[in-house]
Amino acid sequence: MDFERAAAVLSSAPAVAIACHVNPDADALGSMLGLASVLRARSVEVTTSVPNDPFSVPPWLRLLPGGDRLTPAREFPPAPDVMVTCDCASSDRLQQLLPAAKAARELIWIDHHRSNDGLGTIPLVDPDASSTCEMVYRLVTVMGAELTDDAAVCLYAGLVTDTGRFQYQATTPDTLRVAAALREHPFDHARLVQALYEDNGREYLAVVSTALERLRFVPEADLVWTYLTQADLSEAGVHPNETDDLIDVIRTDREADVAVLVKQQADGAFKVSARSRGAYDLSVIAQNFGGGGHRLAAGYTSTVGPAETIELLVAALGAS
Ligand SMILES: [Mn+2]
Repeated sequence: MDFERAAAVLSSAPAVAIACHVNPDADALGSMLGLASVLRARSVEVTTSVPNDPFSVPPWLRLLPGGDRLTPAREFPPAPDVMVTCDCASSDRLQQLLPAAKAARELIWIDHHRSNDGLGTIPLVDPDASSTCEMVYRLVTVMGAELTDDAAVCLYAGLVTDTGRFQYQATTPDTLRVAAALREHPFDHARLVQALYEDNGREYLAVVSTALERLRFVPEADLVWTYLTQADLSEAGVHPNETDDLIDVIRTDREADVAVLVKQQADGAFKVSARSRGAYDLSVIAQNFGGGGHRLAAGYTSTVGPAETIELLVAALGAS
């Protein structure tokens, strides 16, 4: 991996455009805003953007410094001299910002998804890294740049969420050392984690109840699953992105290795989120369905209904 080359490019660039993936999570936004803060402290002109159209951001973004300075995607530089992408497993995750990435002279692609097929003149892809935020921390260290207090809170947000609050396999001693270094900076981590994990509306909790009532088991595949339709979400007044953490409830089922949530999107297609306790490499299976992710956490989009989606998945698990 070329951290030195990326550091050299970022250290000499007067302007840097940074993008993260569509429907950004805390790792995507945190890594982008963390790097932006470090570069701005060095008087670099920084543009940050998310590809979502219409432009929408999660409510906890208000706690990440710089979150109020995002540029709408249509105003993003069309051909940046230096561009960075954060947490994008594949180029299509950039959606309307992809042409800018293709036109950039230098493209630093920072990511930790095993299924990565991203672009980049300087690809920094480490599937063993806990998070893109941990990789940005390493990059800032290689740059010899000062880690700002604002960057610390941004990077900490991604570190906490992508490690499942320091529970997942990718949480190494190094991850914890990075977390400790970030916590040396003054920020209210308890308030941050509350905003990330304890900020559900009653409408969302009602949707959780619907999903749990429908829980089904496929013993021969060691799999538990449930689904939500667009009607479930729109009747409750819940945005599909608000249900991103619901899979973490499903996966607590002790009887199953694989947990799956099938969730209908606004365009009618079904987003499939899958988690394994260790028996399967889900990144490979998700890739075969046109998606991607990590070994134990992956996802893809299905154009058939929930029951048929699970049938196809069960067949793929059996063949893997
Ligand atoms: Mn990530």
